[in-house]
Amino acid sequence: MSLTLPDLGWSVFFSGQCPGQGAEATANPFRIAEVHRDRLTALSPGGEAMLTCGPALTTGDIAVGDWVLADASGRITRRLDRQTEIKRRAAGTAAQAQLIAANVDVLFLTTSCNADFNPARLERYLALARGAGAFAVVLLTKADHCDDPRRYAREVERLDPMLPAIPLDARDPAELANLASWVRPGQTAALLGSSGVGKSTLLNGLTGAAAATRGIREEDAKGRHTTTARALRQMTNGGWLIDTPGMRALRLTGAEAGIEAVFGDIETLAQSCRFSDCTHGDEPGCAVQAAIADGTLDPARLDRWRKLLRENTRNSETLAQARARDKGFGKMVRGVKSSMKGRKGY
Ligand SMILES: Nc1nc2c(ncn2[C@@H]2O[C@H](COP(=O)(O)OP(=O)(O)O)[C@@H](O)[C@H]2O)c(=O)[nH]1
Ligand SMILES: [Mg+2]
Repeated sequence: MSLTLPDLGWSVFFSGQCPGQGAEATANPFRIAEVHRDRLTALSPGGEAMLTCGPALTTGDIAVGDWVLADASGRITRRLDRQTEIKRRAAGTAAQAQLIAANVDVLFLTTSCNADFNPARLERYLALARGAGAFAVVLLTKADHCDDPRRYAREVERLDPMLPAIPLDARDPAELANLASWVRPGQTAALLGSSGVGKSTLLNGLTGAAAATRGIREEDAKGRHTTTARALRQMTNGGWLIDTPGMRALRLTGAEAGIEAVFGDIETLAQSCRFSDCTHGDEPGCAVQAAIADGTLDPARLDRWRKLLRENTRNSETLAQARARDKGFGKMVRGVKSSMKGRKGY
């Protein structure tokens, strides 16, 4: 079965970037399905193709889900602007953003109706979704093992009344058929969630294939062999699912806008504080503390907001900034220690 460009997710957003004139008239659009160190696999109405990067690009500039233009020899001439970008802080010490996926329309924030359920983690996922401009849907798996799955749905509603939360048994084909309707044909979704919550089960059920576990042997950056699976996969209803290992361990970076969107209630309250630089500690006229006092704001939510902001700041700072901060922190500790000296009990 051959696919049309709209089947693959092509839209006016992308066609508008290709006026079809000049040198690019000979270049064709492809959707990136897998990114390897030295080559890419891509899908187009002509079928699957192996692409290489032209002189102006490296595979590091391209993510699963990207649209590119390539010439007749399979060389990429241009990467098209993205509708959404899913990024995280790269592993290691250098605070670098790592692009995980591009042009994701729907993010399934996946957790289970058990001890995995954690509002702080959901808020982190949600900040990422909102920051990327992707539509978020919370999946509450293992509802079949839970006496009151609606309780978890209500907790999600407390985080954001507009956020859909769907309790389900990820192994049930009928429930998956309903779930698939959140991703229209040609749209692209991705699953985000801790290990064991049912992502592979969902992926296999939604794509009707066991390919998630049927890996491809691949060499990673350190030359080790790892098993990777096809990253862009078609759902049985014509949608697309992106599955890359990068979706699993997420450290926020550059997510200010996302955090602001998720914690809009606190950000709005903060505008009514007497002091514009209020830290919502014990300042007089603090609207945030007033909301906690009258029971309209959960103090745990304020803590989670602060924590996420701190995490985002740390992950977004450069290596030089991190070093300066550590130095400053060491200085502060030494200062506190010396000021404690001589006090009773120290
Ligand atoms: N009862 C039940 N088991 C599930 C559900 N979702 C996943 N599982 C099981 O939980 C285990 C982990 O699922 P898996 O898809 O591998 O999780 P992943 O690590 O997120 O990919 C497997 O044994 C699944 O069969 C569910 O909704 N209900
Ligand atoms: Mg899995």
